[in-house]
Amino acid sequence: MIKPNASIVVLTGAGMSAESGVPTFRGVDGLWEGHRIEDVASPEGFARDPELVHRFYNLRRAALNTVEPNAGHVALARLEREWRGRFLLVTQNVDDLHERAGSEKLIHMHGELRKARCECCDAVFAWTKDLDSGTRCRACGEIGGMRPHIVWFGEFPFEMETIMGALKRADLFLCIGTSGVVYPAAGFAQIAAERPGCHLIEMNLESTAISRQFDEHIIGPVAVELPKLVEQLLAA
Ligand code: BJW
Repeated sequence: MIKPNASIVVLTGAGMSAESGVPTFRGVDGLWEGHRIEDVASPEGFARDPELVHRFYNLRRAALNTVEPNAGHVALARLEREWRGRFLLVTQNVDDLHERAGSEKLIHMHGELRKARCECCDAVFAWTKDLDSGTRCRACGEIGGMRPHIVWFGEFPFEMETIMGALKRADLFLCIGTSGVVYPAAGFAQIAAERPGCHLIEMNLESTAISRQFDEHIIGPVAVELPKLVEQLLAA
């Protein structure tokens, strides 16, 4: 059904990394120490209590040392390597499990935990240690401007032009492990669906806020279902 040289866009969300041990946002554990994610992950939350926000991201950055890519990450890296048509992987996740599995054509639209940015000079650094309000910028020397390189609510996601271009010429849009409640990512299916003939597949443990926009639903865990789907696509 999918042409061997079709253009594929994949969107992943927190469910992609759940089986690696990275918690999702909106499940039963969807709150963090009594705070809504919308309060912790926002410029207003950071201005109100920078140490709380630094602690939230420091813990998550440190936890990356304890997790590994799962079979779903590995399958997507294989699809990228072996697919003959265009391929783009867009992730909302801020972990680095896709690149550790071997993905290269990858956009982190909501930023990366292992990067930090200076709000004074905009310099972006690879970052594996903790951040706090006393961290000095290695580029401009200012103290107090360093923050996680993360897209918070109300901020503009990264590389939107490239993503929109890829969605508009997609023949297959695969949406994996996202609840479909955070925009603009939640609107990607609608954009892909506007292209005549584009086939839309959603993979999740359950139906979501955007399920009705998809042609096909694969209900099940990504570490089981994605290797099977990739095998089918590559065999076609
Ligand atoms: C499995 C599984 C397994 C589990 N196998 N599946 C009112 C209406 C519409 C929009 C707005 C509005 N008010 C404000 C807005 C805009 C706002 C927004 O969308 N708010 C909503 C909450 C309403 N959006 C923004 O502010 C964004 N910026 C923006 O819009 O700029 C303007 C703009 C306009 C137009 C174009 C471009 C720009 C910025 C959003 C930033 C989001 N940031 C966060 C936190 C930062 C990153 C971090 O700390 O990690 O990103 S929020 C959080 O949610 C995180 C995630 O990337 C994001 C999405 O969550 P995700 O991935 O879907 O996780 P969950 O937990 O919700 O779902 C997991 C799913 O996996 C579930 O469905 C499970 O079933 C499934 N699952 N295990 C398969 N093994």
